[in-house]
Amino acid sequence: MPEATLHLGSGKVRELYAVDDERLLLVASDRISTFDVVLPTEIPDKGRVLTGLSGFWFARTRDVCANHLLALRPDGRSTECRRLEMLPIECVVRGYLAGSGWKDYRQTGEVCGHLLPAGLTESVELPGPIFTPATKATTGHDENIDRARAAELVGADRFDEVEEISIALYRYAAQHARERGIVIADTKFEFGIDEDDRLVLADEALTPDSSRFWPADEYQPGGSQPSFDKQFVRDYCESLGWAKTEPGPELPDVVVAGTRARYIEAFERLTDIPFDRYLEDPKVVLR
Ligand code: PZK
Repeated sequence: MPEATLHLGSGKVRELYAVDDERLLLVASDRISTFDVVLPTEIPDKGRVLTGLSGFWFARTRDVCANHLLALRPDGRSTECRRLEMLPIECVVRGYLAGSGWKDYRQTGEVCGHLLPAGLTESVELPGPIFTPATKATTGHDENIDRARAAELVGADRFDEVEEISIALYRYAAQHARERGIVIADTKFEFGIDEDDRLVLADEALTPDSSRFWPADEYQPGGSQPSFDKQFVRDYCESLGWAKTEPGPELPDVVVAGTRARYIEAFERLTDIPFDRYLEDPKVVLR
């Protein structure tokens, strides 16, 4: 991390540094969380997989929306990016009914004000992707909000723009992933505004940490789906009867190795690039 200095903040599994007035460094660690708890055991190269995948999607979607990426550092886990004024909403797109979307639908028949057909089952594919914004919680969980509340927070015109762009980004990625055996059930985008008042895609995008990735060959609506990346970790944690409160359990080597292999499999399926080539030169994902 040569010239970057000021530590601006920590996410559960990432760190943010200031490079200068215009640039930030986003560093993805190998930490993993499950059931909202960061585990004491790391998954080697997980941060590189997520950084490489984000870079891949940024390069592939630059015609849909400008993004904050300036450079991938040679370590493969650090993204140099433009410093933006971030929008105060999480831009979630759902193509399938899972997580809080399923929970809200079961209770009200709606998700973020989208009235959905009656009789839908858990994990079913929606008639079309829906934009389901949420507020950014500093502690605890993000809260789903309707379009009126989101428009109050970002402005009506900006709301229309992020909705359209978010859905276009999701459609592109979901189709690309589905052709490679991965269902992207939903995903969360973060956007910022640049000095020319233009919308810019920021943060990490379309990774297994910011999305639900499901193995397409096991997809069976009507219940919860296995996670493409974290299922070994979840199954192991369930087998312990752990209360899902801090501290999390250490993971055995076999769970670490299996989970690392799944992250690398997702990277290679989605990018068509051997992960070893990424390690040699992270810029391969940007071509
Ligand atoms: C920004 N975060 C979230 C990520 C953390 C926190 N391009 C940008 N410009 C200005 N701010 C941000 C970004 C981006 N991306 C992102 N918070 C601010 C975050 C990682 C670690 F502690």
